[in-house]
Amino acid sequence: MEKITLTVKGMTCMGCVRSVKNVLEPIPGVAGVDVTLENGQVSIDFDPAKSSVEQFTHAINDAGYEVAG
Ligand SMILES: [Cu+2]
Repeated sequence: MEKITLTVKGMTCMGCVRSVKNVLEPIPGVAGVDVTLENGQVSIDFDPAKSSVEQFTHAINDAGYEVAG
């Protein structure tokens, strides 16, 4: 299991937090998603054999938010 923390721009409320979680949690290999709204940090526990950071970035972008790093 690996953990990565992405900085996501555009999240302004708990609804945004839920949206981001909702697109990440169904991705195969994702074991946990933790979002801190204040600083836009999205921490993802995942199995690197099943999913990749590119997938997470795409999913977040598709949901309407911007991954800054
Ligand atoms: Cu919102």
